[in-house]
Amino acid sequence: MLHFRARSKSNHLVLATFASACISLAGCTSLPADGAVARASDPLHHTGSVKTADSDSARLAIWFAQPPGQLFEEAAPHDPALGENIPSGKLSSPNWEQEGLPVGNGRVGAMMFGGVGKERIQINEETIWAGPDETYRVMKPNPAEGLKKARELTFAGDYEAAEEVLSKEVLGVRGGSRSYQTLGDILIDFPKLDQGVVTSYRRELDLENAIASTHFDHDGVTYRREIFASAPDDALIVRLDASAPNSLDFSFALDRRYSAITVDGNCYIMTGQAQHKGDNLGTKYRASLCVNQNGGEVSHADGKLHVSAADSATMVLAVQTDYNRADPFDPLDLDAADLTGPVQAKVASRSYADLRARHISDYRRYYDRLTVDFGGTDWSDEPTDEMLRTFGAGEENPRLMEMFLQFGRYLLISSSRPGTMPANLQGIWGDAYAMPWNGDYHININMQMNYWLAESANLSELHQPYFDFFDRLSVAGEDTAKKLGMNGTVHGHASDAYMLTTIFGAPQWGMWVMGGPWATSHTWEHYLYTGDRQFLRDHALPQHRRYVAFALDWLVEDPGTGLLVSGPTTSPENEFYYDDPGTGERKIGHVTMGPTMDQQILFQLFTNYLAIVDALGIENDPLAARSAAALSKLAPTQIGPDGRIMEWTSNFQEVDPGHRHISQVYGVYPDSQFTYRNNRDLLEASRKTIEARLDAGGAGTGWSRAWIINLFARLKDAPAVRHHFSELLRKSTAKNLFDIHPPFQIDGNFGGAAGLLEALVQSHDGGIEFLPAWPAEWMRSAGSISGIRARGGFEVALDWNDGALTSAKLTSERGGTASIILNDHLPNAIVRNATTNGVVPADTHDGLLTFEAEAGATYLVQPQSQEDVDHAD
Ligand code: FUC
Repeated sequence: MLHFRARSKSNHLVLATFASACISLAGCTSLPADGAVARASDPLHHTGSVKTADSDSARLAIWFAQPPGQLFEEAAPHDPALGENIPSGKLSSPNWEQEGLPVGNGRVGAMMFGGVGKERIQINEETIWAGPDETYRVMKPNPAEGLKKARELTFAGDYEAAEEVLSKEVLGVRGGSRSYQTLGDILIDFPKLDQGVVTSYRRELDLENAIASTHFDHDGVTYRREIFASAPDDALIVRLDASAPNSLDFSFALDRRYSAITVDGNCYIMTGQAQHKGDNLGTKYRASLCVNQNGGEVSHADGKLHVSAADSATMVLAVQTDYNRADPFDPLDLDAADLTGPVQAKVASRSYADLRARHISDYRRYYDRLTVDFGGTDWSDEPTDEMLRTFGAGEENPRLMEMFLQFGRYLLISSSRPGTMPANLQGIWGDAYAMPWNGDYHININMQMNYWLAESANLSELHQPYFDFFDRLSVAGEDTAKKLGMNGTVHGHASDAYMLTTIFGAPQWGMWVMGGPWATSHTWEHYLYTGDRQFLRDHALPQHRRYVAFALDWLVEDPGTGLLVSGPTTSPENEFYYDDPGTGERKIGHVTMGPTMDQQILFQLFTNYLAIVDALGIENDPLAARSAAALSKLAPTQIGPDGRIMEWTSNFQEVDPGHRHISQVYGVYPDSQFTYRNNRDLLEASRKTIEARLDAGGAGTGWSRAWIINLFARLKDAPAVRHHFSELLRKSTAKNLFDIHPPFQIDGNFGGAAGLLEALVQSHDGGIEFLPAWPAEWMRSAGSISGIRARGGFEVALDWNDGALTSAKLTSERGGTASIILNDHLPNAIVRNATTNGVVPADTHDGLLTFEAEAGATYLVQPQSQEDVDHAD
């Protein structure tokens, strides 16, 4: 039986939430009896009282029953550290990542906050980056020589001296601070709404239609705002309306540092160039923000546009930049043509209903491919922050799990569309001029994790920006490989919109070159899911060739063992204790020869390359022959005396045994070198490794916890999946469900959602397995999921009830052999064609059930009944 907390449809709990929420509003020390929240310095707050809306639908939506807290801090208007031209004097507040509701069309994004008397819509465009300076891509004069020296020192165990050489002679500088940046804010003032009583308040992000909205009643009028980023119309659309005619009065402004902002008719035109405190000149942009109203009028006074006595109004933001994907160092000519004008004209020619419908149908092309019902009570009357709170206190909440899973898919659909940049550390969202880690492309887990769910969550085309990025980066890195005296391509652990390939930084995190080989493994995975041979030939093959050519030159023979090892490199970004070979003194080191993760990544690189060459029928490929030879000499993963996987070639003690990177179990997930069917010893040692990390306080960041969920899914440890998913929501998830590193980092959203799918269906171990790690507690009431994709070109739909799998459906996209791994949920099975209901001949051996599938056909894989067994006899 289920033990979900009974909920009434009334809103008493919600009101209680609102009252207590005042505590969290900085400066709100007392709540007047009528619930009025007064805080004059808070620009978003309304100074009257606010009551929540009744639940209005069962749509999957992240929603809140109260307006947001403070969203700006006031900066000194002439703070020289912030640059010369600071129109607003506003700084971001920590509430941005908790309260904002993100929308995006892959390129243009926004965060809506849902203020009453004042609204802030913070905006982004994915190519707004401060630019490189003259130190960009500058490496040391002779890094190849430095590398040789460092290798010798590392082999000799003098890690300190090796790191000194690496810092002085190999590692470059990053090239100044160049960050992905905000495009600014749309600031709206509603003078009439700033006071009085507000009831039926609700702000939400509708995950099913990709629309953020706020609505409330004020003085007998219902006000509604909707915002979405339309891909088909290439614009951000903000709709404002009121239930009574001529009730809409507001003024609005567009705001960004370093910009020229003018008014032209009913539009703001903003032009400028991204930069860092006057230096690092980067992307130039042009944005127009136009308003079209029904009823009333638009006027221009005091430098601002005002809409008065309107029935409704639609604001449209169109953005153009000079970023040149083909060569970011050769920007486009922004003055050649104003592309925002035609976008505005096209949008203005359509009705709002039409724009909205076009957006929804575009979005749902992706979203509707995977549907989920984790069962349980209808929780739709509970705001998301309250759900998180009760979940954190130990209650199951299937609705919240559905939301987290679909929010992960939502974020990918909104930040990564064919032809756009890939999702960065924050997707496309961010309100700063210098983001955490520059909001860049970190390639030592974060960027890869951003795409862990792309294939299984049935969003395969959205993987494309990632592949395009590595097509470009792997070409740019050829020059860096040459500087090291090697063939192929290489780049450091982080890159950016300018295709940074320098190996830079401190040895602990900077001396690591396996990001590319890891990244390119996604191309092979994409092929396994899609069977797209053209993609394999045009993208996977050339990318692999570049990284393989480098790896073959990079690997060296360990004089002690004769085996091939990578290095000197770090095991991201961990440290170890060692005894100085000269003095015997205990020291801390970072780089070694042959750290386990490098060896596993290279094993995967060569193995996949051979598989690609084989799949494409390429004969006598010289790189393939060399890859096969290298594979046979590659130093293997070792198990230490304590039964754990050794993180380094020597059995060093970690400085931080609870480190967030769990690099040495790469072979369990994301790769599948150690599985139940092919290497149980290393799988078992991996479990011990993970548990030791956790015992020492591991999984401290959102992404680390998300990785743990995927690892336990591969270990088929359902209770651990359940525990760590709940920890992810409890410790590393913001009110708006953003993953928190801290601060906000989107990888944990994608990785966490991928982990749920990995617990539901796996296909990495020679067959498809249903519910391999799905906790019993999550199966007590009737639930289902459909549209999960599996390797081999299959789509899976599952139903369960009362702890048991009740139905499994497999649709084959391209025909061929289907293999099902039998497990406790499906110890034996009978296969029927879903259309004809005819039994399909199937073979069972070695725990696998196999049958021949026809392209386009759906099969029911059902637990065998006694009748089936008797009949078979
Ligand atoms: C890696 C991680 C950090 C952070 C950064 C963006 O270097 O070790 O935790 O996520 O990327």
